[in-house]
This record gives sequence, structure tokens and C-alpha cells, in this order.
Amino acid sequence: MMVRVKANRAKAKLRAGETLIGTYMRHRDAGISEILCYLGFDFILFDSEHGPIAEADAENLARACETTECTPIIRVNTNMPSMIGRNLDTGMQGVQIPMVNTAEEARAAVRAAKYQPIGARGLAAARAAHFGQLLPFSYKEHIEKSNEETMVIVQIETPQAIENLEAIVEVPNIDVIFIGPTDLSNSLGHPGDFKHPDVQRAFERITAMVAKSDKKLGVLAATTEAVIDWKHRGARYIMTVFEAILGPAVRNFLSTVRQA
Ligand code: 3PY
Ligand code: MG
Repeated sequence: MMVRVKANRAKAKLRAGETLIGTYMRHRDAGISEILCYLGFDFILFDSEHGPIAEADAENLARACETTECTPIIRVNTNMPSMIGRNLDTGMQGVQIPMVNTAEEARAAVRAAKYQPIGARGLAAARAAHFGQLLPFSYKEHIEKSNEETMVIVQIETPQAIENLEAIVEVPNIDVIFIGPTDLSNSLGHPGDFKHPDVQRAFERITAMVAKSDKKLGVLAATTEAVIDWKHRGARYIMTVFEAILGPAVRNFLSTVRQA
């Protein structure tokens, strides 16, 4: 049978209670992403919030992930239906939305990412629907499978979001509540100081509230120690940064061979 909407392996693993290890990706080159998929990351978060990735890139980056079962997720720069729909149309299997501060904003993200009857995502025979070329083509099947497989991840990055978190975690059809530690520490007045007691208290509050809900906890963790720490604290969607892994490995390699 022809594969239509691709199964979202990351979503299946999350549902099974497993911990996902993914990487952040700001580069537009599909070859680098393809290599990261072969290396075994569960997902790649393609960034069009802080990186130059646009929709035309997203199509090729989704294709790169289709070489394996690695799940491609796009981080959009605004919580707008046109932005979210256009990016999901490329074949991305999830959308991550920065700075979600209220339950209404969380509901808006879901509405944009899901077709009716859950949401109001615009329908078209886009790349995500194989350009309508896999016959017999069925919008009904595309809608049902996309609604099942598409992940929605909302980022908690401000004190306002923490204040509203009890209501945000109640919003249906969100898979992951994601702590953005950089922006969160910044909005708390301690930019980059993740160890500051105010920041740690905020992390603990979010972690406890997500643990009581049916959502999974996500976070950015850039070092081996931070990934392990967050895994033990209950995070199930951990986004690392491949350059942070590559940097020490390359520096160590160069210093070893130069000294030999
Ligand atoms: C943050 O740390 O602010 C993030 O958005 C993580 O990607
Ligand atoms: Mg952020």
C-alpha cells in the first residue's frame, strides 16, 4: 500500500512514554539535515524564528527527513494561521510556536495546525498531500491522518505564560509544553543564567504543572549534562543543538592530532 500521510514516529514514541532527543537546526542545507537523520535524532526542529529557513527551504528539509523516520518540525516566527498552514503544507510533521502566553493563543495555534472538525487549517493539495498525485486521492483521508499525526508544541517563555499555564495545559490537541530557557531566563531578568534561583523556580513550577497534565514536557538543553538532567526531571521532548555536540568533538580531535 502506498504511504500517504507519513506516520509521525516522534509522536508515536511520545505517546509510548519514550524520551525524544532531537536537534535544533538553523541551516537551510538539506544535506546536513539528512546526515543528522542518519545519525539517529528523533526529530529536527527547523527554525524560522531565529534562522533564515523559509517555506521553500522547508519543503527540501522535510524531504531530507523523509530519508529516515526522523520527524521534521518547523518553528514559525508568528502564531498566525497563514504562517502555520503554509509551513505544514511543505510536509513538516509538527509546528512549534514561540511565546505562547495565554490559553487563547494556544487554542489559536491548534486551530491553525489542525483541519476541521478540530481546527480551521486551510485545505489544499500541497506537498503534504503529495500534490494530489497519489491516487485515489482523498482529502478526507488526508484530513483525518494529518489531524492524527501533526504535532503541536507551544513554548513557555514569559512570566505571563507561567501565570496562565494551568489553563494552557488544559487546551486539547497540544502535544508538548516546551520551556524556552533562553527567553524565559531573559524575561525573568537573568538572561542565560539558567542556574539563577528565580529561573530554577520557574522551571520547577512549569515542570510540576505539566506533570499533572496530559501533556509532555519539552525543553532546549545544549549540553550532555543538561540533557541528562532534564531527562531525569521528566522532559520527554529534548531539543539539543548539534553544533554544541560537534564543537567539543572537533576541537578535541584537532588538538589531539595536532599534538601527536
Ligand atoms: C529559548 O530558549 O528561548 C528557546 O526558544 C529555545 O529554542
Ligand atoms: Mg525562545
